[in-house]
Amino acid sequence: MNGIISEKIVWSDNVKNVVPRIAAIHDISGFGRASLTVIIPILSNMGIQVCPMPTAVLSTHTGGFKDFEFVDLTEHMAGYMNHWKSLKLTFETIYSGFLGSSRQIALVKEFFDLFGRSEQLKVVDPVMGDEGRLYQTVTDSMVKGMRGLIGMADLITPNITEAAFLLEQPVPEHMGDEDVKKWLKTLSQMGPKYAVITSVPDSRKPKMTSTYAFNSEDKRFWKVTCDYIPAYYPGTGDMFTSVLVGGLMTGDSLPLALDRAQHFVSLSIRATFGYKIPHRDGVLLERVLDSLKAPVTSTSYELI
Ligand code: PXL
Repeated sequence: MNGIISEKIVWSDNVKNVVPRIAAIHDISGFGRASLTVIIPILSNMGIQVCPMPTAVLSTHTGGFKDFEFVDLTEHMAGYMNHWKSLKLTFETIYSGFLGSSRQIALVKEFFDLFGRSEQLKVVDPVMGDEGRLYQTVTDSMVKGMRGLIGMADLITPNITEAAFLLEQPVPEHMGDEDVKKWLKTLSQMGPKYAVITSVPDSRKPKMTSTYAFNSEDKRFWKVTCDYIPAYYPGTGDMFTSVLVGGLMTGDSLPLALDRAQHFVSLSIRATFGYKIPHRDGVLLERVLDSLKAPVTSTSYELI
């Protein structure tokens, strides 16, 4: 055939995609560098094919903007995933994040059932809030539903606020290692093999913030600590989880991926903080994206 080797492609559940593929179930917010507008460039840059299934279209993210346009895509999600199923698409990873309604939580569960297979990483970032508060569109029933959804995941990545809501605990001002370890264990008992908690203010080092991970298979806890920068930028949680997942999909160990993700977020905040740009515009991702291509030359993770 015109010099092109013709090979019959046999599709089966065991097909490994030539370029690793991820289904990304998140909203797309047109302005503010959050959700799919940061997830797609980060994962693409790390050599992963991102297939977005948008949960909602917003004019901006909800952190710091009012009167945003919000188009809920719940009604379209079943048709969207059924079309993908009819094409026999397979995904090495499924990654869900911001969800626009309670019903979408059930639809993500359906997605896991429809496309779930062995050797797959199912990631739930229970995007619900930050800085001690829930986001404007997140209701109590969504928090309840999220407790069920994390039971289907292999990896979850709540920040400290989201972890507190998942565990029905007050949001602490700071935490020590032993308390974080207890929370991680309880979260992993809810289902996921790997539990991560981000943005934990350290009780002994007030100018530092830490991210922790627990692997319930080998019972090891990991911690990466960074300087605390007194500024909150929406979207950094999505960036963190994207780099973590990209690292795991391309061969990083859990602590190395954790280290890579934490330092990338820290770098992007530092690249932004010196400018007087409104925080709600997000971090200057475009300025630091290429650093993801660089090999890791130092790490700071600790086994705790
Ligand atoms: O980055 C998390 C996120 C995702 N999607 C929307 C958001 C936020 C955080 O504010 O508002 C719509």
